[in-house]
Amino acid sequence: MSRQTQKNVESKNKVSCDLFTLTYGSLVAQLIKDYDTTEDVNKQLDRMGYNIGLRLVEDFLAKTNSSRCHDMKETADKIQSAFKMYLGISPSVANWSAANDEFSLLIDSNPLTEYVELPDHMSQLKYSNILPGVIRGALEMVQIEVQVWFVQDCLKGDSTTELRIKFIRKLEDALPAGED
Ligand code: MYR
Repeated sequence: MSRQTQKNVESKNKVSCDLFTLTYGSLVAQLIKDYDTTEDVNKQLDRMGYNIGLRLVEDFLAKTNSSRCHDMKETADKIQSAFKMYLGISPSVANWSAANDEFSLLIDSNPLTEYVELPDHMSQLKYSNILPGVIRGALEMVQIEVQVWFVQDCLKGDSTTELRIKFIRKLEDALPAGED
């Protein structure tokens, strides 16, 4: 690829990243207008993410030809690849629990929060709460129930953004109606 073509591609990627960031910002701003409490906005973002995750996993599995995960280490690797594929970032996987059932994703540069500053009265807002929802929804579709929450957030002045993911249980495959 020539240097000029390379430059054009990079500049187009930058434009789509910016557009994505700004669109997400408008979504959050609209929810803040529509809901009375910050807690409701947080819940709504999580719910939207969950619904996206339910659908996104199908696309991920089709594009990566993934096999079933046998443990949370494999699941963590797949989540990491999904972040690269859909958000263009590679969070690090860290802070495993002794039982290997809980880990953190450390996100150094969160594309959702570029250009964002939270005003003081919005300190309870979980601005990127769509992400825990996406992970929960996606994993539920492959019969893995998890809890996902923010431990740290750069937007709140922390040095990194840390998402914690805890395995809860394997879900039973749903049986077709009338069978048990
Ligand atoms: C399996 O065990 O059947 C495969 C597991 C695949 C897990 C895929 C997880 C995708 C998580 C999506 C996060 C996207 C965030 C932008």
